[in-house]
Amino acid sequence: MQINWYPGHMAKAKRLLQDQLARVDAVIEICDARLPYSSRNPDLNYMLRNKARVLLLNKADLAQPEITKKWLEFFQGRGIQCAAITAEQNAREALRAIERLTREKVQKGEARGVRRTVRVMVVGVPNVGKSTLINRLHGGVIARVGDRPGVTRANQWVRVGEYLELLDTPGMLWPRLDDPVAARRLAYISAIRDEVVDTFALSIALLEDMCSIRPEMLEKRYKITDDSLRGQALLEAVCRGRGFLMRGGELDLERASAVVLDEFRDGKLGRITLEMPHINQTPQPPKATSGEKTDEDGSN
Ligand SMILES: Nc1nc2c(ncn2[C@@H]2O[C@H](COP(=O)(O)OP(=O)(O)OP(=O)(O)O)[C@@H](O)[C@H]2O)c(=O)[nH]1
Ligand SMILES: [Mg+2]
Repeated sequence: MQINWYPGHMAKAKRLLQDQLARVDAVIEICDARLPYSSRNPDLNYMLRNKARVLLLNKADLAQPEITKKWLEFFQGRGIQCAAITAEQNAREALRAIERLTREKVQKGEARGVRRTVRVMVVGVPNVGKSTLINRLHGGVIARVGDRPGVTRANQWVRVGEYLELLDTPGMLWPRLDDPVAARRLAYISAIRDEVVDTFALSIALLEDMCSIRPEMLEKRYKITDDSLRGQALLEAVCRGRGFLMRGGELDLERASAVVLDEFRDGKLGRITLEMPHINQTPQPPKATSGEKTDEDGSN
């Protein structure tokens, strides 16, 4: 499935990011714990090369803990500070990560008798939970959130405590979209708008992925016991398992397709991580676009 999508606001977001980088002390990069490879923006490695930064694997509640642990070891082994978080539930781990990240700056200021506000920018592809984390750290709803991409349209500074300000940014998505497997997975997690993808084909691809990674999920939720099923036959099995029939007994494939995507996104199928570290599940790592190395992002 080829997804050709490059909306203007992404290009604008990249320019804004570059402008803002000079003005912040540190950067929090958020990715989705279910897709720690595909939901990272490959340009960031290069753009953030001189910045204090931490990578947070959010929505850890939806991922398999043992694989999240492997991903953290993988990133740490490449010298990347990282932590797994569930921003919707608490911000403790994220706060600790921010403290570690900014400690040196704060201590330097204190040694000179000044305590200035530390500014941290939060970046990541759409829908990974940037605004959710900021709300959680702020202690109330200050940034708009929603389970679709492009909710945050502009940069927004949010004060969190006396000496900390966070910058919420619009989700950025480029050029992982050159990689059709990564693009498809980004559509699973609503980092790409449903309006620009064939959701029927997407739900079948998702069922196929789940069938090869965690077939027991499909058995439990949809009563699918034959893990050799592929293509539309999987969607048909969902219809039978859940009784999605139209008048006359015809299978309601459209309904099954929508339900599969919704239930996966809501975590109703259970925890699943769609990518393993080191194992290259994408056909080709995306080309480096800014002369940067991409070997730290799990694509090798
Ligand atoms: N299960 C789960 N859902 C989460 C978590 N964090 C955020 N979400 C949900 O993910 C969706 C997207 O959250 P946002 O905070 O709007 O994401 P964003 O990165 O700011 O998105 P854009 O502004 O569109 O780039 C919302 O429905 C949140 O409720 C989490 O830790 N676990
Ligand atoms: Mg947002």
